[in-house]
Amino acid sequence: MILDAIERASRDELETLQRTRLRETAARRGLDPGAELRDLPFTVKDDLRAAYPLGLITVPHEQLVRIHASSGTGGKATVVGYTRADLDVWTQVMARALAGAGVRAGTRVHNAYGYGLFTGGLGFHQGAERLGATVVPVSGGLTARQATLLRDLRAQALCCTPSYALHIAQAVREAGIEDLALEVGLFGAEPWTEGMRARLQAELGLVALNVYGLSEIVGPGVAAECLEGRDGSHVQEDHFLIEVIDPETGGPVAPGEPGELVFTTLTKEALPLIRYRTGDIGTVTLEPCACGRTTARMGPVQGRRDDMLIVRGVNLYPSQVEHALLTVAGIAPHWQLVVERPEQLDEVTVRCEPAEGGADRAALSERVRVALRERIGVGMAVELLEPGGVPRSEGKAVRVVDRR
Ligand code: DLL
Repeated sequence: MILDAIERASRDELETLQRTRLRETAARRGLDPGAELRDLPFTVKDDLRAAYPLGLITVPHEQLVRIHASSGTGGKATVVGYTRADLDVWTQVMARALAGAGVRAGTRVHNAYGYGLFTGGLGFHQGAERLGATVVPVSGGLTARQATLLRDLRAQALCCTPSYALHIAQAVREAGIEDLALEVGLFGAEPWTEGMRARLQAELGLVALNVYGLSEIVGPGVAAECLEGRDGSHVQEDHFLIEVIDPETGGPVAPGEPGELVFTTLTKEALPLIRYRTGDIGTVTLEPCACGRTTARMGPVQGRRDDMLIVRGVNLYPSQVEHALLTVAGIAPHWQLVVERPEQLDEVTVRCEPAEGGADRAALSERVRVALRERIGVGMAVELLEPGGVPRSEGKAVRVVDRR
């Protein structure tokens, strides 16, 4: 695997480059180019919403060659724009992410991320094309057809959300297909756990890798796992500067401790963002990686700050439920939480389903209840649905049904 020089640069070299680029970004935003990072103001999603649709774009609008948007829950869409140079950077970081997963010229890439305003489809498409891979631009949906295309076109790489990959795996099973050519999956756009990685690897016969990103910063490709390490996603630090902060105080957390991920773009022209608070909770390490990259690595995103529930005084991220559920033999990896507030306190019901019909349902529910209590430390009601009962997603899974 050939790395770009900057991916294996010394920390000194990298940080010097970051300082130069930070000055340029601050100037583009009309801020003091001489300011230290910690003295620059944060940017939040509401700043983008308040400037809807294109108020934060810093170039004449005729220089935009692409617009994307993310729907966001409830509020207005967040609209983002790219210049030609921005698309080029995005393509480069996605090409690196795919190359790090072993994709090369001629690799057949089945891209089931949604094409359109969502950055997933086109982001993976551009990166794969740049590597000279053969892209199959399937987009999401028509899941039975995804299975036959995987069989007939012999794709080696699968790109989609982890929840949709499971749905595809089920369609593959139902069609009686046994001989897929898949080697690697590039999964992201939603939180997923090690338990989910194990299930995906077993069901699809591939190595499952994480890709992280968000539209505001560029789209997918902000950080990605490598085939050699498979232990945290390499942040593309020549283009994005990462900080981890205490969400309450805004100050830095101790190295390795969880906190809110904050990114500053270093090369974006159309939508440079300074200290953008993602709301995502995660960790960062500078420990060396088996692949030789020297860039910082992000641990898995545990959840979003706004997704945290407080159930009888215990803080709970939905992904902790996945973690606990997938330790229970006989449980399918599909799940959803229903949150209600009958009086003052939140109550959570975990909806899940058996891996197969004919299971001893009472015993299985009991095992789920015990696993949740032991691993999370709080009692939750369990609703065991029939196989196929939990709604399937074609993109990001809806994990929480909020009835409050
Ligand atoms: O989800 C970009 C993307 C597409 C990333 C395809 C990876 C693959 P948005 O729609 O703007 O962009 O949503 C961004 O999704 O702030 C996280 O909360 C979540 N997210 C994205 N990737 C991961 C991941 C795309 N690997 C929001 N693990 C982010 C956990 C993720 N959460």
